[in-house]
Formats: sequence, C-alpha cells, structure tokens
Amino acid sequence: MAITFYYGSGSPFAWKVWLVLEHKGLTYDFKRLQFDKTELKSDAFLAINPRGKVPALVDGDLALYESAAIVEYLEERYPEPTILGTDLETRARTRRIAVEAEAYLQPLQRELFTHTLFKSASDARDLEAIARCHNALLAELAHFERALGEGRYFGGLTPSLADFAVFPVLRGVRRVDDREPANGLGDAMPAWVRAYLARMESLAMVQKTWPPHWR
Ligand SMILES: N[C@@H](CCC(=O)N[C@@H](CS)C(=O)NCC(=O)O)C(=O)O
Repeated sequence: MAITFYYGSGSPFAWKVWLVLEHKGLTYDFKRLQFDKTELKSDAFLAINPRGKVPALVDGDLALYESAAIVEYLEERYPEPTILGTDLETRARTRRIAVEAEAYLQPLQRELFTHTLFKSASDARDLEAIARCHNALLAELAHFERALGEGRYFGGLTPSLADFAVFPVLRGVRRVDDREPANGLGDAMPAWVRAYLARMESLAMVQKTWPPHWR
C-alpha cells in the first residue's frame, strides 16, 4: 500500500504526523498544500478531508484526517518502531502529554501567532493581549517542565509521540522570538525550553521535516 501525506508548512499538527512518518521509517508521497491558495478547499482534497485542513493521510483505501487519529492509526498499522513506548504506563503517559500539547499549549501558541505573525508588518500590535499570551504560556510551560523532569525527551531517553506533539508547538512559540523579537518571550523563555529545543533540533528527523517556508 502506498501512503500519501498531505502537509501544510508551519502547521504543528502536520509537523507531528511528519515526524511520526519519519520515526517509523515509512515511505510516503509528500504533498505540500499551500494555505494561501485554494488547494485545501479543492474538491479533490475535500474528498479526503471534508474540513479542508491539513494534515491528512491516504493509505491504500483509507483516507484519514485529524492528526491524533492519524498517528494512532500509524502506530497500530506500523507498530515498529513504536512512538508510544513499550509498557502500559509509559504509553498512557506519552498519550497524555500529546493530548496536553494539543489541548492546552497549542491554543496559546496560536493566540500568540494571531497577535503577531498572523498580522501584517504594518498592523498595530496589541501589547496587552501579547503580554496575556506570554503569562498564560509561561504558566502552561510549568506543566510541561514537570512532565519533562530530568528526562532528555518527554518519553524518556528516546523521542516519542509526546515530543512529536510538543516540539512543533514550542518551536512555534520560539519562532515569534525569531521573527518579532520585541513580541516573543525573549529572556522569559525558560532555560529548559531552550535546551530541549536545541536537543530536538539536533535530530536528523527534525532537520529533515523543518517547515519548508521557515528555511
Ligand atoms: N485538529 C486538527 C487541526 C488541523 C488544523 O487546524 N490544520 C490547520 C493548519 S494548523 C489548517 O489546515 N487550516 C487551514 C484551514 O482551516 O483552512 C488536527 O489535529 O489535524
């Protein structure tokens, strides 16, 4: 069966799926869809994902969307190497962190983007809203610091789904520092986040899957 992966550059959900495909060493056709064109809402793509969003994946007769469902499918269909860990407790914890990334961290990253990178350069910045985002992010990051503990990765010694879910979101937060230094977390960015991002960025799979429009 041939896998086709529908991707959008900069989407943390799509980056997560891409990392899982790479971690598992799967072969796939890579289709990058452009957000600013009509490709996501074309009849051909809506037949795959009626919501017109990336990521989506076609594997043989199965067309699937929603990144959480896609990565669970890939884990069941292609179990080795695992993205969840081997024992029940580790698998549950890995899933929990991945859900937390999507439920709590990503909405804050998106809100920060809404007030910064999603605006045009000439639009005024709402500095109070940005400060609120920063405070909420820092409070949320404390949960992730606890989850990481002394570990190299959220899953322990090797990267897992928890990392594939958390890293793209954290790197998005960091991108605001890169693009709009005045509106990023700057010196408030916790040291553990900097170290964790550097660790993840040194992985070949992360380099390979770096969002093309960020290069
Ligand atoms: N819950 C979905 C979220 C997917 C999503 O929101 N994708 C965004 C990019 S981050 C998208 O394709 N937006 C295009 C649009 O809504 O038109 C998932 O996990 O796959």
